[in-house]
Amino acid sequence: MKAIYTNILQAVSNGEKLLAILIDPDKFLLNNTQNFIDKIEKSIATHIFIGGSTVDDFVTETLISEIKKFSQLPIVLFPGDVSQITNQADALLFLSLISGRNPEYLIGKQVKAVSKLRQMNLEIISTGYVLIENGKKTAVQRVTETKPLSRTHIQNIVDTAKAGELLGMKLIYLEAGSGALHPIPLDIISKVKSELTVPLIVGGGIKTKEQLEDAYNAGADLVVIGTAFENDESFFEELKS
Ligand code: 1GP
Repeated sequence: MKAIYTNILQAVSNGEKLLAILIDPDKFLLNNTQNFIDKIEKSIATHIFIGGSTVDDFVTETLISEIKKFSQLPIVLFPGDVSQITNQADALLFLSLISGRNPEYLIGKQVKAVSKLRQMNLEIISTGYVLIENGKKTAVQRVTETKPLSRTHIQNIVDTAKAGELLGMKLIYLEAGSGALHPIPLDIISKVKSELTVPLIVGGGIKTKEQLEDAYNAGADLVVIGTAFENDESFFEELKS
């Protein structure tokens, strides 16, 4: 499967909305895989994202091979570190944290990943990752030692996202942070979307169907939800296909 980005573009051009369920290997119980994947398969989810800020070595590949026994959905790595990159997945969001000014997360980790990527046949999707403040310090902020963009300086957020696109990034990801108190404000989503030609991913703190629909209506093409399912799998009931 090497057509994940093409399929995203196709879906966006057809006006479809996409939903990725984020699984953090560090927080996931391997013996719950079949049950959890069964719920994903019956929901409106279109993608499975795998990643976390801190994950032990080899846990990611074990989890993905287990998921693949039960799911045909595209599995996309959303790695917090080079160690989480594995050929078991279908694609990799090759992230650069363009909201931050830590060179390690702008280009350093990416350089370190190349010797690994050379041995693999993952589809690599260049992604501009934009962290926006949400009211509490998130793991991304702590691990990357970067400051999120202020939610009140909307033009700066729009310009950052657009700079990512102009640098050739294929996706822009507006991130409030996992478990964020507040999702990305809708006016930020719509202003960013109005300037982009590449698909827009939105994630962090989305816990209800209404928040999901609001994000779509504001312009998100793909929404990522993790914590809401970790906390309560019955949320899948609301998102049945
Ligand atoms: C985090 O955007 C994702 O990177 C998902 O966030 O866990 O809050 O859904 P939640």
